[in-house]
Amino acid sequence: MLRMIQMVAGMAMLSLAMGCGSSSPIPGVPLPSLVNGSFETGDFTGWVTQDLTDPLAPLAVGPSGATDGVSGVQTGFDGNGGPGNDSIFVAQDVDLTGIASAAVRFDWAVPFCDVDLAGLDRVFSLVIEPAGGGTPLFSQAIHTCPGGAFTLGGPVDNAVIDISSVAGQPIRIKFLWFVPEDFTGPAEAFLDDVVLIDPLVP
Ligand SMILES: [Ca+2]
Ligand SMILES: [Ca+2]
Repeated sequence: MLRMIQMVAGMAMLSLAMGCGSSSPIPGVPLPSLVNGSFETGDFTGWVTQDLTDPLAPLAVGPSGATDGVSGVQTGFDGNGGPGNDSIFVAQDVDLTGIASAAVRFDWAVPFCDVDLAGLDRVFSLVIEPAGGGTPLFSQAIHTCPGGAFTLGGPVDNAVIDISSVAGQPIRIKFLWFVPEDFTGPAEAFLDDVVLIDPLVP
């Protein structure tokens, strides 16, 4: 008899829990804040970076191109690119475990890209990798400088890229400037005000 009561009580609690789940919002896990997302420390604190071994202008934090506060990322987006040495990046690991929807919001510019000598495209992308780095889980080109052309890009304030498809796990958010060739024309690029947001919240 006691066992029967326990079973009935258990089923009632189960149905109550299921009812709650379908009619009430599930408590959300707050989005993590990026460390130093606006680079206002004046350096790359909180970020992992890589530059070409011989960049046109070194990857740095400085006032040029800053859109939030007084500091942002600047790179020549050119140099001795080639196989094995073609990536300039700024990346940070965040844990999105338990989070179903997330987007990266940021400001960027490629004021000019004079790749008239290039045969290959130079590309600025947002790439999502597993935390610690690895094979990309997601990649979206933000601006392409077609080889053989002069292009202008941005400035864009508050670009938003939805990364919900790769949420729910620890990830690496990487801004990648891909330079596949060796000094094929000058360029410059800027990044600032990187924030993680919930794309479902207006
Ligand atoms: Ca800033
Ligand atoms: Ca902004």
